Amino acid sequence: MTQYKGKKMPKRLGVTISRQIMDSQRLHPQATGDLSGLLSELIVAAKIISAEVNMAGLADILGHAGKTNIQGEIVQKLDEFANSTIKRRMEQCGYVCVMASEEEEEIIPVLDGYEGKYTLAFDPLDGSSNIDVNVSIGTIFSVHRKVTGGKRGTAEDLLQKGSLQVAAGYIIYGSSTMLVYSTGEGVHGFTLDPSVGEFFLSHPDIRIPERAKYYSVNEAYTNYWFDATRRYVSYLKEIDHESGRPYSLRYIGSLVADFHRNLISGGVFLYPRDKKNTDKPEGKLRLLYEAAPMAMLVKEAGGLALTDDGRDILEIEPTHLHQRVPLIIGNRKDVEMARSFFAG
Ligand code: AHM
Ligand code: MG
Repeated sequence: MTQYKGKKMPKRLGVTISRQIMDSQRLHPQATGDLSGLLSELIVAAKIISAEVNMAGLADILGHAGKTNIQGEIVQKLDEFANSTIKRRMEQCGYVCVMASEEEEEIIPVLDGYEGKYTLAFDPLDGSSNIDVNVSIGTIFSVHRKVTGGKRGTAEDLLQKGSLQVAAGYIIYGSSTMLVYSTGEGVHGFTLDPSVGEFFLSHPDIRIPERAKYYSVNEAYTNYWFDATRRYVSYLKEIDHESGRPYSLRYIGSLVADFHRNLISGGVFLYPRDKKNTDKPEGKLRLLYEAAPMAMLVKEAGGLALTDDGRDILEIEPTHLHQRVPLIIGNRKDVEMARSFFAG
């Protein structure tokens, strides 16, 4: 038996994601099954997006991309496809009352009569600039409980801090498609077996290695960095035989892929503020769709996520949907260490 926060969960071979979700629901006798339902709908969306992503390289060969398809519809770009797939799937599933997508300016209502008790914030296809070159990309999601009265969900329901998430996760479309998620009982990874169309438990109870191997940052921006960032990255590159430093640099430019590698192999990722984008004083990444869900996962895996001024990402109260936030995320020791560099 595996222990999650003192509760016992059976560990079996060939566990499907649906089985895992149901097992986890059983640990909460008061559960209505709505969260399980929500996750199941998301999984279907993930499979549809995964199939489309895998076909992306063939689109030109088959004469589809950017052209009119046989039904006379314009074939969508992949990020738009991912966005509408999740929207359509969730707006009438009955488990969600309102959504927000990185691709859309405003909140996304659900269909009348289908209002559920959860909210969903998602980045439908993160790292989409990598699509054309076959680099791993991903979908990120974050779920909160509705907090306002009435049936309709509002922006207020979405603007909740990360520590109140009831579930978070991502799907990585890479050499294989994986879904990694947490409902607050550890972090679990599932790999899609395309031959049967099912996600199987491949990485139960993931713990981020305490000792890092990698650091991930866009080092081309060095000249735009503030001094603290420079000093912190120099620290990561220092030779230290006890810690195994210098770490190796790995940067894909696709948060899901960079985060996934560091979660499994050990590492720290940072996207700090810099002087490059004066229109983005808080860095590039979004609190609701990127930083907060990854912060929940890393915390559940034993790591930590802070801003570059030492605030806990999970404790930030969002003020607007597309809020950006500087992010340092990874193994606890190196992220804690960042505090001393960014404090002064
Ligand atoms: P996107 O949401 O527009 O795809 O941008 C987010 C992506 C992240 O996946 C990645 O970490 C970052 O942008 C890379 O940015 P940069 O090219 O500035 O290093
Ligand atoms: Mg994104």
